[in-house]
Amino acid sequence: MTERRLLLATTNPGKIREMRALFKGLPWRIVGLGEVLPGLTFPERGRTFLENARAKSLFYSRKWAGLTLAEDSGLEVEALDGAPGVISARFARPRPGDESNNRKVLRLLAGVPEKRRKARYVCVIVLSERGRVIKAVRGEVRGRIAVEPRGTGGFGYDPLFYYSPLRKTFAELSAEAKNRVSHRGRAVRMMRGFLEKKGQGPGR
Ligand code: ITT
Repeated sequence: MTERRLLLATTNPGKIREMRALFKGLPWRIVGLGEVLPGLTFPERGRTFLENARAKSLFYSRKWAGLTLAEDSGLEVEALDGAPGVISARFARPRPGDESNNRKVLRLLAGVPEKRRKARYVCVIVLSERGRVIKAVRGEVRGRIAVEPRGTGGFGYDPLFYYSPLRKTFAELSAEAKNRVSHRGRAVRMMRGFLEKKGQGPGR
């Protein structure tokens, strides 16, 4: 029987790590872009997480014969009118990176009091096959932007994302604790249920 493989179309190592853990146990081997389509990049131009995740998923699913999952995610800060939003990965121009992106958020929020530092993470995941969307899901988690970075776990804006039910930033949580409550964890659990049913069908 041929092994079933599912393409996780992301170049972000933080996402790959979290999604591999969240999809564990499914009857597919999860492969990354580097393994099966190295060097192929997709330029994100959409105005919403859904537009980007959909376009990314369809793009890669046309180059790959099996199931393709792509996700678009980011941080929305209320006092910044939803920025950085879909440009979360590239916020601090001209040198975006986790640290410079975080510094820019802190600079823009300097002097803003705690109750006006509300933020949320959003994650949209789209599953496609051969140029056709099969399912899209969206997960969110609410928090607020801390006044200084705390913790070393996770990636991206996690040292700034304070989650009050646990009284910690996401970077202070274990990988398991973050996945239990995060936008990505919530979205993946919805997608998992669907894939589990699909996985009981005939192999490809
Ligand atoms: P791919 O497009 O290859 O998947 P990317 O990092 O460019 O990778 P996005 O355009 O979806 O992906 O950008 C997501 C950014 O949002 C990410 O780089 C972080 O800055 C931020 N982000 C999303 N989820 C996060 C999380 O769980 N923790 C911290 N930051 C997160």
